[in-house]
Amino acid sequence: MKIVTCTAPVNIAVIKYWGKRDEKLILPLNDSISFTLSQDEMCAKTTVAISPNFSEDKFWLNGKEESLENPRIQNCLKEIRRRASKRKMNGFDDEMLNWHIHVCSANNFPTAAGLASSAAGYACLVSALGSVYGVEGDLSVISRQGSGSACRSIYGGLVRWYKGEQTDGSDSFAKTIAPPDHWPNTRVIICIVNAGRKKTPSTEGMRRSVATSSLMEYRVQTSVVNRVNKIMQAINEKDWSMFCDITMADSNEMHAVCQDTFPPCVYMTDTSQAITSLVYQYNEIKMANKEDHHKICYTFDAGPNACLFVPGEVAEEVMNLVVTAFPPKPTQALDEYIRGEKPSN
Ligand code: 2P0
Repeated sequence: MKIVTCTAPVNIAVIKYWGKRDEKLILPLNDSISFTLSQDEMCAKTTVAISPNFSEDKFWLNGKEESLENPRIQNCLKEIRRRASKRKMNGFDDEMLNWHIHVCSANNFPTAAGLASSAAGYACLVSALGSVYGVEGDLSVISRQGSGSACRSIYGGLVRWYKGEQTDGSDSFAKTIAPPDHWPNTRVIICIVNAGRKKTPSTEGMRRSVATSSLMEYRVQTSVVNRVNKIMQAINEKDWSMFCDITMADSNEMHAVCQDTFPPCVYMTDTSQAITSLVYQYNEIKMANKEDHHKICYTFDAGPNACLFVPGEVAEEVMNLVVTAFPPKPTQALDEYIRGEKPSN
């Protein structure tokens, strides 16, 4: 029996991946750029075991048994096994390719709430499979075939996923463009507006945007290309203020494309919009005080939850502001107490 456990962190895109040029190979229409969070924060943990004694393949996700027959998982598994059989390294025995597999995966944050759970999940699965089958080298191309954004979670720091030009996807991979300590003091504040599953899954939302949004065409051909160049410059020059502005602009454009989709994909709520207003207001005051380095920015994935990037010096101040502006809802018990009802336990 061979058994391996891996963890993989969530990544948060600052230039969004929204739209594919190839659905099967999961090839994007544009380059995207993300921050990979540190391992000990939001992450997926996966254990993969192969054994001649297993009588069937099995898969558990967050404690619930699911089917391993999912085509995306099968694509990753097939590709890992193909590479393993070609390399036959690290004492790998061909017989092991025929053993059944057990996979157990869990996230320490809400699944499918627009918090990049599939990114961490597939990056983790592919890393664990890679270790079990002794596959080395770049795994981003394989994890991309599980979930596009997963290729970015293979690497740490600031990561760019190159869309690539080839039809076989061989040049659509991810690469670190700046190490994790590039902006060492950066903190990420995740504001959970709603932890439930999103109404339109990203894959379906993207498909619909590509088919119906004319703004999407402009994004892919012009605006996102310019923004990628500009944010690369901001990263290279460590221009935090410019980085923040571009991050917010790209989030805004992705959600504008979603609104321009028919029927529209509406991910942000009134609370999400109110968070953006708070960020603008905060930045205006910081700018007036000539504290450009204390600028903060937001970005929203395919859900209502905000990710705020903030300099460490102001992280506590921003947290206090958010909690003051959006006090957590009273718990059921407190609610009942205030209304003078008997607690329901
Ligand atoms: C991103 N998102 O760049 C963007 C921003 C959501 C909004 O990547 O179809 O789950 O599995 O490739 O990777 C979510 O898309 O979609 C995503 P598939 P995925 O992070």
